[in-house]
Amino acid sequence: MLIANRGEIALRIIRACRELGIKTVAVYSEADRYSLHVRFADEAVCIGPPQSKESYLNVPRLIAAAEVTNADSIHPGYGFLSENASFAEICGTSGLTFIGPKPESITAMGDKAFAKETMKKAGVPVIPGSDGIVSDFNDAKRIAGDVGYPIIIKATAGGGGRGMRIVREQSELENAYRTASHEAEKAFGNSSVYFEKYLEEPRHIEIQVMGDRFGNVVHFGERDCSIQRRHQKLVEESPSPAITPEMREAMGAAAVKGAKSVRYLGAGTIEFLLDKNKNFYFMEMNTRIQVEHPVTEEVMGTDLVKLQIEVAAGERLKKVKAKPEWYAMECRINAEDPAFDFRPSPGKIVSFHLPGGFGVRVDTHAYAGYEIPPYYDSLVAKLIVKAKSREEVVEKMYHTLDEFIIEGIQTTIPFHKKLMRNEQFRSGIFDTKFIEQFKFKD
Ligand code: MV4
Repeated sequence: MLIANRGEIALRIIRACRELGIKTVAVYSEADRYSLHVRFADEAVCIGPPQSKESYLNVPRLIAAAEVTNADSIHPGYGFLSENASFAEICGTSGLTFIGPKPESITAMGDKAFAKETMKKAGVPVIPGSDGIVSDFNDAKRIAGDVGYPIIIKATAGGGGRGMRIVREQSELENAYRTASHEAEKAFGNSSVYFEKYLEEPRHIEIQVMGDRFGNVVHFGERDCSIQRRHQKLVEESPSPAITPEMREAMGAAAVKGAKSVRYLGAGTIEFLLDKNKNFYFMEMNTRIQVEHPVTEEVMGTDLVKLQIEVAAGERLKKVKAKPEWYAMECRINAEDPAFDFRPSPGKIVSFHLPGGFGVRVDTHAYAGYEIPPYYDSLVAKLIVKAKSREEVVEKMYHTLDEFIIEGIQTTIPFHKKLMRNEQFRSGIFDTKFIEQFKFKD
């Protein structure tokens, strides 16, 4: 298997392959020569200069690397080409098994307005709004009036919070509509936008699903990802403190119904927003393994990366009882300085000491002497902790963060420590606005 990625996820995939008896090929840019994925893979191929466009996003070089090493399959990890339908298609036509969904599923879910329509038709509750894209300002006025202010304008080619605009009254609509379309055109080469009722202070809850080649889809419960800053997740946890077993069952069933309706293959995540009245609505589907997948692995006792490889190879899924027996939480340790607005802090890690003990897991590609390159995302490590209650998890996370020593660069560890001591966070009652108001600095 060729792993078309870098960092901790490349290592994570190598580990799954080793356990499955699959030989691995790492690819790396000139900036990643000393990265652990290069060291731990059976073979490694340099695919170009540091810039992602020239290396990890360079499709012809990746396919050539797969061909010269006789790879049978390609795992895209997350980010980079993981949700690129044309890459998945080219893998297929080059005789390589893409570890992920069919290219058509990636295309369908990549168009956010179309994805909503698809889910709505399958009977999944969606956020009230325009049915599909809003193609001119006359439609915009009528639809916004029907939906009722406040509304949110989203780019259909966007996702993950990019290119959104909140409109609180009609006088703001024209300007917001035109700016949003213009920004969408610039950012995604597609000016189409759609409207939704703007939900105040929602929680972000996502369901992990997996589909096989026989049309079976199972779910592994939820992750609560409400702790985000500028649409970057910082902490994820499961089970969500905001939902009951009955809600888990209802959200899981909706996610399975939606994924089944497109005969979804592989690992996927269905994102829901939960409003104040605890109604849940489909928002987007991510057609990849996600950064925060270990949270689900820990509470469910399932290796999701092995499973996604197995279903790609034609194995049949067994039934899953999504009854979490544990609490798990993940803190993303980034090379960023929380005291200076989370500005990037790349550079050489001088000392590196990992925490340990019962219920502690660290997914990282870093080590003492490793240099975090400035070209890619700033994730240094994922610290995942599990225990039998949320209170215990938060307490254990604090002490585990305290043991985690990274010197030479600034990291988000101090931020997480402060968060673990915050009363509102500890209560479990917070929403996606919480982090904006949470002050790291006194
Ligand atoms: C929303 C919303 C309220 N109402 N949609 C932000 C990320 C992107 N995936 C969608 N986002 C939102 N969509 C409606 N109709 C509020 C957000 C939102 C948000 C969502 C999840 C986690 C953090 C967030 C922070 C600000 C806004």
